Amino acid sequence: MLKITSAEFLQGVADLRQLPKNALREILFIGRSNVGKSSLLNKLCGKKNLARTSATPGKTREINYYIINNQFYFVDLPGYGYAKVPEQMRAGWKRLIEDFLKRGEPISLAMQLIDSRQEPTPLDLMMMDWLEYYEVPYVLVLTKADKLPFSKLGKTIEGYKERFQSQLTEGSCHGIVPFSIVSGDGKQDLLKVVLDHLKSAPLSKKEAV
Ligand SMILES: Nc1nc2c(ncn2[C@@H]2O[C@H](COP(=O)(O)OP(=O)(O)OP(=O)(O)O)[C@@H](O)[C@H]2O)c(=O)[nH]1
Ligand SMILES: [Mg+2]
Repeated sequence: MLKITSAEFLQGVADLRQLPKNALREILFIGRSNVGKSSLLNKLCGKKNLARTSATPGKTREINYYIINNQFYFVDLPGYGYAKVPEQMRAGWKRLIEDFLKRGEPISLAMQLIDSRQEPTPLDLMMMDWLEYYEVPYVLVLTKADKLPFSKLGKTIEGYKERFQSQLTEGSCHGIVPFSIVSGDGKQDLLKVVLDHLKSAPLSKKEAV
C-alpha cells in the first residue's frame, strides 16, 4: 500500500517554461472549478491545508506542483468551466492544458474528477477526449459522493460504466471511483491506483540515479 509520508508544495506554473527542473513522474488532478480537486489532493496526503480549497470557484489558477515522498508529483490543474472567466483567459487555459498533456512521458496517471451529482459537462467530455487522444491513463473520480443517497450512487456508477464502456475496455480509462472527503470513501482505492501506475511507468534516467 502506498503510504504518503511527506507532501510539500513545490511551485506554481503559469507557463510550460517554468516546469520543475527535476522531471519526476506526475499524477494529475483535472476537473471543473469547485469539483473538489484540491480537497482530493489534501485527503490523499492526509493534510488539511496543503492545497487551498474554497467554496468560491476558480481559486486554483496555476498548475500547482506538490512533491510527494520526495519521489513523485501531485499536480493540481486549474479548474475549468468557471463562467466568470474572460474568453481570452479561457483560450489561454486550453492552450496551456493541451500543451501540458502533450508532454507524454512524465505523466503517469490523471484523475478526471466529475461531481457525482451531475452529468459530465461538455468540457469534462472534451478533457476525456484529450486524455484518450494523448493516451494518458486516467481514472474517473466521482466526487462529493456523500451528497448522494447510497442507492443513487450505485445507479450513477452503473450509468458511467455503461456510458464509458469503450473507454474502459479499449481506451485509457482505468476505472470509476466514487470519492468523498467526508467519509474518506475511495481514498484507499485511489492510492492503490496511484501506486500501480508509479510501479508500471518506466523510471526516468534522473530517478534511476
Ligand atoms: N460534501 C463534500 N464537499 C466537498 C467534497 N470535496 C470537496 N468539497 C467542497 O467543495 C468545495 C470546492 O472544493 P475544492 O477542493 O476547492 O475544489 P477545486 O476543484 O480545487 O476548485 P478550483 O480550485 O476552484 O478549481 C469546497 O467547499 C469543498 O469543501 C466532498 O467529498 N464532499
Ligand atoms: Mg483547487
